[in-house]
Amino acid sequence: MLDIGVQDAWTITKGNPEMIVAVIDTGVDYTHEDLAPNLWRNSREIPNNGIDDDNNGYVDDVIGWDFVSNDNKPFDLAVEPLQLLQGGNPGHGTHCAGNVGARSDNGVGISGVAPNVSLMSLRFISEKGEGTTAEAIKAIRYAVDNGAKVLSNSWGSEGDDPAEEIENKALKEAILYAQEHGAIFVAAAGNGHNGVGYNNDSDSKPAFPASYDMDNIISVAALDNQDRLGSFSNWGVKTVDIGAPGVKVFSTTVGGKYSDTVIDMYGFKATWDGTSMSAPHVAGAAALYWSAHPEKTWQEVKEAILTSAKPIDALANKAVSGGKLDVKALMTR
Ligand SMILES: [Ca+2]
Ligand SMILES: [Ca+2]
Ligand SMILES: [Ca+2]
Repeated sequence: MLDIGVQDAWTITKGNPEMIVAVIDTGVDYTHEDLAPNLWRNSREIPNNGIDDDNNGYVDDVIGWDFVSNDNKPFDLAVEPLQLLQGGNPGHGTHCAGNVGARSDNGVGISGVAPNVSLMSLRFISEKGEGTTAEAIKAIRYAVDNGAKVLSNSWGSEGDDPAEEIENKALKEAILYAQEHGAIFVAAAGNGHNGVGYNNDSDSKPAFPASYDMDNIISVAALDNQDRLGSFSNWGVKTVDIGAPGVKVFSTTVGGKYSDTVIDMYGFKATWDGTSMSAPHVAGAAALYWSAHPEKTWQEVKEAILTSAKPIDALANKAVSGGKLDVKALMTR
């Protein structure tokens, strides 16, 4: 956080609660002490009356929606450690949400990049790590229709599934829908294979949705604290836009915990690695900048993020900006 200049940026703003960031993922532990104060509240919806008061198609959706269970509780389901061995990413959305906008100055835990913005929890990935393109599309459209300006997407697949031609087209249309409504779609660049990242520019190995060519996408690679590209991180001078912290990242975890207070299956304190961790830092930065400049368009916000990036050797000819997120420099734009 210090390395990307957030403390200097906060002298300008810590974000505006009217700026909504949708975390489209496994849900969020919305009872977490460091996240609950920053949850988006749907002020047009009366809770628990069984009526869709705001007529948006979702009954009693007061903090977001769960597209897996199709209910109004987008909670990030905790699972037993044994289940971790079977795969999946329990706690993934909670970890991402914390890096976007965990509360600061509350005496507990961590702080996100934009600690005063609002977090919308949209769950489309189950506790087993499974989510469908159709549900992702619903989540994207919900985010846009309910006022989110930044969509944080730490998910994807290598290539389009040829069996899902209609869904793939609909996913692109949903991202364009976000663009038409002035929203930015931040996407994890992807984690390659077996711990080794690859060049997303290759036609044979794109990572979707990060590599789609819609201009409102910002694709994010993962860096460590020495400005090195994470060994697992995808890159691409045409398809990946910028780098951000994504190696040994601390954040909020399910059960009101933090990633330095839980033990992973190997017995280590569980910091997290991934482009999943880097994308929320950029989403938070976009929300912070937009809070200070609400009149700016998505194009201007994206351009400010990319042109203020700090050039680093690891991303020379490997990302559009050639650099890493610099929130301090961004806030002077
Ligand atoms: Ca509703
Ligand atoms: Ca209601
Ligand atoms: Ca905090």
